[in-house]
Amino acid sequence: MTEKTRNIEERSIWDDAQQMLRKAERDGVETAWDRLEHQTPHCKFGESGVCCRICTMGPCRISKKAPLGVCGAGADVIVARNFGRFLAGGAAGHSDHGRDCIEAFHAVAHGETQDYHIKDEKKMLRIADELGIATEGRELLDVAKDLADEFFESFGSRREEVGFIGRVPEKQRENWKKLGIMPRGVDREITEMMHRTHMGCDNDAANTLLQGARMSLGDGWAGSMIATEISDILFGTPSPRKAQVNLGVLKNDQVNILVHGHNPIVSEKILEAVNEKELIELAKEKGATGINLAGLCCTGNELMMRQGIPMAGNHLMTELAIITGAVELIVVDYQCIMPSLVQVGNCYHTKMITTADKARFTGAEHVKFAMDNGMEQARKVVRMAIERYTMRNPDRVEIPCEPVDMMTGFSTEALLDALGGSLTPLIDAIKAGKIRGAVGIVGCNNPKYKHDYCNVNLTRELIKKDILVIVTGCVTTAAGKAGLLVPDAIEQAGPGLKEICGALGIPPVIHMGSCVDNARILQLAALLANEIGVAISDLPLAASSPEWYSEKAATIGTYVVASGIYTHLGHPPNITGSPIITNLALGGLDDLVGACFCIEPDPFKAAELIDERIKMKRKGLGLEE
Ligand code: SF4
Ligand code: MSK
Repeated sequence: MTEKTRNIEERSIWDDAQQMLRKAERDGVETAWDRLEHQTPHCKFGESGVCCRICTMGPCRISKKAPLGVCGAGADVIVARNFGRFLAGGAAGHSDHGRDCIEAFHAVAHGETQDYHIKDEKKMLRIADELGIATEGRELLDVAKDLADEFFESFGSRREEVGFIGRVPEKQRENWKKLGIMPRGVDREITEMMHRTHMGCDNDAANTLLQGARMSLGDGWAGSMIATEISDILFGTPSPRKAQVNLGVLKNDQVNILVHGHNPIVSEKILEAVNEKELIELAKEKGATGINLAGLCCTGNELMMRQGIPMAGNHLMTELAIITGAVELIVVDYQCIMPSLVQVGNCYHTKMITTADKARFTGAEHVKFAMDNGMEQARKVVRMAIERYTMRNPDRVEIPCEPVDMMTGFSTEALLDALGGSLTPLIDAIKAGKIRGAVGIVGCNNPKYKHDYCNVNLTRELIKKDILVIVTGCVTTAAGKAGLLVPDAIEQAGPGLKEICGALGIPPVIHMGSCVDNARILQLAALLANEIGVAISDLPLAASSPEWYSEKAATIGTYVVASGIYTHLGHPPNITGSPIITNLALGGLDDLVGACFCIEPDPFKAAELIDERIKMKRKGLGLEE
């Protein structure tokens, strides 16, 4: 965790990161690590969640001397309200992304765009069937219109359950109803959380936390799940493919464009544009040998999963990618984009382009992407990148390493295909103890940690213990750079996992996508539970977000726990000022939903904690170790 003035070797485990941090020092560029040092030590009231700014009788902060705010709220209520609003931010982020996907799909269904199309018709019809929409003998676009409306309904306030609730094992659905945490509508639960946390509403900390669980379940089983399913329908369901990762994917002699954010709606069009002959010719006229597109963070994950586009880096690599001096343009949609990228870009020749009205950055150029102009805008942006190439100063370019190979593209469908079409081989391997369990390692980077140290070491430790690891989000880049996302990585796995993955030709660490794609992990867990005839909470599963930072990561953790999966976090959210919320999160929830959080900054100790939990769950199912 945070130390004062860490040297470069202590900031990141990666050579490419360290080399760029040295270049940043030489070039006089400030990074997140420097700014963290300016911000530490952090405010203890904020860190423990006991500072309230909900009304103007305050702000109030709770201490021994002043245990109640002006209105009489104590630490438990204040922490619960702050955490409830923190989770609401995460649920809103994912789910608004999901809504944008529905709007794109709606435009396709109604013939309002020539730029987007239905790519996976089979998947669309399968989901329509699943959600009770008639498909027999109907025009594809008529089915699509009804499906778009059905998806919109999951955001509304007139239902008792969101549409995909049928995927949840029955035992759990009943439990959610009993507890009053069945998500009714994505927007409804977020709005209700904002209402409850207004001054003078929900003044029972545990009750507020339960609404946090309901709202987060709405994100996982609706907002995020819809985002994933529509992205597959519009851009193709991912299948296994090769890709490459780290800053070495940037090219010295090509126009480099980075796409960053989360939603593939913009980046898929940019990908089409960079492959257009006329634009490649233009790049050559300007002296480049071609145009190179690479991803960052979750937009990178989306493009890599479906198209094999290389990944330049995760959250803490975004500034460092620009510091190579080799990036002409960074094109962003939304979420997890550091405002500092504009200033870092200004230190070089890198231009930042924003594309969504809801995510504009002062100093960046805005090129608005809409349903009816996606391709035209993509071409415009690529032309801007080509122009920018002429401004590159070769003396300031330093691309630090060779790229590392990785395998990607494991949608739930692709994983089932790899298993021969059914979950039976996986269930047999779990029963035989060859695969002792599975853990989803998800989420971010946080400069409070040595970059990717926990992400990589936890992954390595778990596969040694014959635990299959699934990665999404920024952990993917960490696992990929560590050489864990290739079939050869079975050499680092325990004997059982090595045997099974070796026979299937898959890596012991499976990449399932971006942060919204954690919905794929939920779906897979539900399929397994339904197949065995148990609840998700009975399975030998766990989740972890070792280096998390964002509201979205907290919401993911909460819907994963509420869905019955034990979840490790490297550090707690800002809740430690409330004994009620802390005790519920770290234990009490187990009695209610069959899972809880655990906190452990050391990845080796975290692996032991997760292993213990998996042993316990195996024992509960009567499985031998
Ligand atoms: Fe203070 Fe209560 Fe207002 Fe919060 S809601 S700022 S604790 S008076
Ligand atoms: S981008 S939420 S840093 S995973 Fe999805 Fe990465 Fe975490 Fe953002």
